[in-house]
Amino acid sequence: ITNDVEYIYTVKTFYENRQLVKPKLGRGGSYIKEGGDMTHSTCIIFSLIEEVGALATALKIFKDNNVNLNHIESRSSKRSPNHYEFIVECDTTSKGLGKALDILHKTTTYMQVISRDHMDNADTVPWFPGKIKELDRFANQILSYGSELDADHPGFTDPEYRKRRKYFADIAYHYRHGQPIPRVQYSEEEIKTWGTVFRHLTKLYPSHACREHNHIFPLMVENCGYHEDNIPQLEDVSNFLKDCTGFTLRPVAGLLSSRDFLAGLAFRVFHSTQYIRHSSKPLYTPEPDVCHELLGHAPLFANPSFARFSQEIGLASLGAPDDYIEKLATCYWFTVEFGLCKQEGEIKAYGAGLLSSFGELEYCLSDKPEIRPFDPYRTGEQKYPITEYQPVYFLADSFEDAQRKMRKFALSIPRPFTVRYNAYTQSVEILDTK
Ligand code: HBI
Ligand code: FE
Repeated sequence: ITNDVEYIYTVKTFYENRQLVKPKLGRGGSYIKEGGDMTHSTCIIFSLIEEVGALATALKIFKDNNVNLNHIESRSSKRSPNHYEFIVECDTTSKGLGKALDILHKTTTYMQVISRDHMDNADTVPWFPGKIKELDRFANQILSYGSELDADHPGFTDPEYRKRRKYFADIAYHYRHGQPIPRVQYSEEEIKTWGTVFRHLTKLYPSHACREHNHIFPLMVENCGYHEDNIPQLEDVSNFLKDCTGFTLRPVAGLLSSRDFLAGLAFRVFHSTQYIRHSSKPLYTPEPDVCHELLGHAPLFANPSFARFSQEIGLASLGAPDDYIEKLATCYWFTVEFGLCKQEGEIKAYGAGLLSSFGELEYCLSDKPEIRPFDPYRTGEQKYPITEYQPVYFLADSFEDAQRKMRKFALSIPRPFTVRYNAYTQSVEILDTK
């Protein structure tokens, strides 16, 4: 392939020739099918430094993994001089495709999956909210409503507790974007539970929590009513976060699907529970509660770098195929929930699941668990238990570094568009330029 093919096609015209139009979005949660062609091909673009044999090396990766190529084109790169760009259409039905793309991504200077046609859902994009107000649609898409407890839940046989949970679930269910979050009068028993959790955790924070958490925590004591005798109001915490980074809290009636939950982050909205765990087991909860949200999550959302990182995961998730939502949810798990980071030669915790668990916060910094570097490609594949301490944690160099890695990973998600957040209008812009 020589330079004289330079260049009839830009990526865009390449696609115009293939009649790709603006992504058609399904309605809430559903998928729309479009006619499209039925060639089941995955289109990628990658660039290589101009040197003899570079392309042959890249093509060998496809050959070694038994991936059939339907089409290939080249041009010299406008992105960087001395680089060549290749547009390659691979047969999506080739079994080795995933592995080939993994290897290719490590070999190339730039790589992006432009589109992926599936046998079953050619040219479809799952619906996602375009405006912050559209998060209201999630309110009635709850996987398990807050008052339905499993048989092994500590509050299962306590009718008072279940009534209380219903009360909180109803607040969230009726909440709409733009309203203040209703203030709640917590009972003495609830405040006592909070106090126990608060006392235990605040003992460990100076030595175990990351610098950002320790920096912000006193500000929340000062501004949001964080105190062992007081459960802060979501509304006050939300307003504080809004001042710091534009993040806001939104009450949620139960567990959301990963897709919906991650979509909130794209708008810097964090779906937060408002109830507290059962008083019989103050240091245990099988699900997120107000201690987890306010002690674990909230402080870090006040940090600009962490806020950007979290939003990056959210933006990557919009319109992504189900298998990529799974990978992003796993990355979320090993960062926002259970992340460790390097600070002044020491390892510290920044994940909310750690910062809200007295036992696991000590355990995660002991010599028992395994620690691996954060890399979305690998981290996104890691299996994990949800009811025990994690056997493996992932270590980030910094939130900035983690964000860069997430952004790079997002380019490997097959979507026929890119997204950009418009903070003025609190909406997502869809760029059709790939
Ligand atoms: N839903 N309400 C709520 N709270 C969460 O923390 C939450 C969720 N759904 C999914 C989820 N967390 C994560 O485990 C990932 O799947 C994103
Ligand atoms: Fe959480």
